[in-house]
Amino acid sequence: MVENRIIKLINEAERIAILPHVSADGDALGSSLALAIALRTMDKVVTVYLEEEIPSIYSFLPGRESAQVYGEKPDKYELVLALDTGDLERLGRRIAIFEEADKTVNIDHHTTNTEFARLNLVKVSSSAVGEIIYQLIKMMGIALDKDMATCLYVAIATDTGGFRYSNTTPITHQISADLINNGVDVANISQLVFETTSLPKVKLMGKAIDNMELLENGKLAFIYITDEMLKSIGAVEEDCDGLVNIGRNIEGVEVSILIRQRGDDEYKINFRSKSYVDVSSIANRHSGGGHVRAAGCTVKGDINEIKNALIKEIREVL
Ligand SMILES: [Mn+2]
Repeated sequence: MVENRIIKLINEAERIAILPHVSADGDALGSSLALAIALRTMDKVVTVYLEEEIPSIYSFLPGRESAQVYGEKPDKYELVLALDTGDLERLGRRIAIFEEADKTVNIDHHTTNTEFARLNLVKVSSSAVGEIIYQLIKMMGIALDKDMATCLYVAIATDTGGFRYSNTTPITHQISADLINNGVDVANISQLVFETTSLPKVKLMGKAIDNMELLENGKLAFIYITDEMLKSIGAVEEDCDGLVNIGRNIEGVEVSILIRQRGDDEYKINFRSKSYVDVSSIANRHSGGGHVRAAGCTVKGDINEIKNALIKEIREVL
């Protein structure tokens, strides 16, 4: 079992680096911090390297003292674990840490995972990497504490959209029940993660709704966000998170696409589908990836050409 081989590498290593994907979300951060807390109980020297600062919505997460934004390349690590990362590009600048390490591990649940490490634990049936880390912690015989449980709960709750998405399974709920048994304050976390919105984000939602386009008989929604819009209302990058769901939530919409302009000719594209379109395969065609109902990619070029290409690809599967 690959789990046993990963645990053996962990047992043998003294210094360990953990790398969540760029623009780390609740699962990437929660899984990484939970694993860091767990490994610290084994007296390991652990650092979680991030591409950017922790988004303010996740600033309450325990274990963040183990995390730092990547700056100067650190000394070589014996063991590096990439979490929630579908391919090497999603490590951003931190690929330098990964490539230099003696031993590399990839723990993920994306259908488009490229199995880029020496050991790959990719479980696409897991709703979140948080589930996989929970199972590893149990296998290692580490006692869960409230801090680990809180991080893992945030990982699972966010990747399942609050236990609403199709990736939610009986195991998801069994694990979550155990996490709650270990002290997770469900109401408090739900408040912090799902029911707190900054004022600039609310204003950005208004802009997103204003310029949303519905195409293909109302089955396809497009939302555009530009640098200019963010600036005009004092919003920041993390305020774009989840905006794509506004389109998907509209009755009759199957696919929602958020196009986020960055600089002159670069666009970050988020895809969501409601019930039958596999958006990971569409993102994959544009060198991105993700899950069947949630995926993304970054493209360069002329926005109208990009948009027309996407409309054509999606029309075929609607
Ligand atoms: Mn995930």
